[in-house]
Amino acid sequence: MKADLLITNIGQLLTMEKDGPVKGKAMKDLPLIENAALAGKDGIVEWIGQKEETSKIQTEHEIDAKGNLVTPGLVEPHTHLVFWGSREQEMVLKQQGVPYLEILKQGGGILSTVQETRKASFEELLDKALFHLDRMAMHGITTIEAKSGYGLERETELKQLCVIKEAKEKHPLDIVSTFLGAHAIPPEYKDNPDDFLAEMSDMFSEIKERRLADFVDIFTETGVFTIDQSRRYLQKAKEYGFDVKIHADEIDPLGGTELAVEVGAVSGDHLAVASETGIRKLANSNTIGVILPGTTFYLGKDRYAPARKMIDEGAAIAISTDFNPGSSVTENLQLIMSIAALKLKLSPEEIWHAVTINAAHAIGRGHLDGMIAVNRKADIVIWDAPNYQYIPYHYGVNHANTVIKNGKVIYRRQGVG
Ligand code: IZC
Ligand code: ZN
Repeated sequence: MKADLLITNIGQLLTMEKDGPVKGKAMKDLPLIENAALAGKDGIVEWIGQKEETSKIQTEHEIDAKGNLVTPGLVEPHTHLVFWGSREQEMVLKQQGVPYLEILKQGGGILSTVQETRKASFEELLDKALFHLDRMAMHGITTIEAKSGYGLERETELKQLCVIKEAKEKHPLDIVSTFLGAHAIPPEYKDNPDDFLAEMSDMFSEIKERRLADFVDIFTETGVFTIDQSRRYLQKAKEYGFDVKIHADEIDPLGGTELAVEVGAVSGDHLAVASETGIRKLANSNTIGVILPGTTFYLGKDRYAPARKMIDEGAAIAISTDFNPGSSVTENLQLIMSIAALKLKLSPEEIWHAVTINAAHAIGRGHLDGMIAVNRKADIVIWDAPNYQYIPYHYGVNHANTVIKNGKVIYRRQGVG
């Protein structure tokens, strides 16, 4: 067999090859092959076997995994990738105990990023997005979801969505696009949020026709959008053929988790303060809980999402960085895997489901991403780690050694000097 990719001497190969999304107790069963090897051609995995069997493979592109861990490329299911500026000045306010929603109410937070993003050019936003995408790729991520939401007006929301579309063309990572025009109430609509939502939903048909987004999302939160407003807005989005997502129960428990299930959202995201009823409904639904524990950490809160309970009751869970300039400023999903272990009390087996197969399903790409299998895309990471438990354990640094996207090496760790 001729191959243009051969990875030999794999200590542990996590294939994640199983039907998904993976719910509840099934998140403990990790499909793993010891002492493995794999081969691919033209970007597709063609053979998976034991490391002793590679003599039948002819190739000039052999990579020795040196007995280390090999997994599918990580899937990052929730980012606010496209924005201008930064909000380091808010750190002092946070230290003084000013809550995130109070900063927003005073015109800061999301709204300060909106001001900057409105002023930025398409090229500036694109360059910055590509920079953050590179950093994600260097950390082992091969597919991401990216949201708009820092325009809150037609022109800038379209500018952001077009940046995402252009980034898809220019960057090796796969990107799923989400329209988050309903991310905050802009000052010009302070007293009539329904009119603002009408302006945003008036964009649905154009966004659909121009294929600028796969999902529609809304921030359901105190001082932002109510449950009723969110329900109406998302139902309208579904009428235009969009799948939907919700920023639900991030800070105040409004019943966003229940709403995510009610409207059949592909994912309910955050769920930090989900109610008992919400957890039960989520567990009995096809909605995936996308948990963002880095945000809880970064906002300095103690109450982490009840992800342990969600899985114990039978829900499917994914985890994400929530990469954004305000509430979670990191591209490093490996760090979030550590926080998930320490604060959400998830096991390493559950965590690997949450960053591969379940994350892929949470962005409608379960048929494409999140597993290593014959006839699937070769999106693969070789780690500087002896086993899968090691990544959440050794925290805060980058363990990615080699990142392969569509069969091509896009990142290789360089030594010093
Ligand atoms: O810019 O603060 N929660 N949206 C909802 C965010 C956090 C992003 C931000
Ligand atoms: Zn978010």
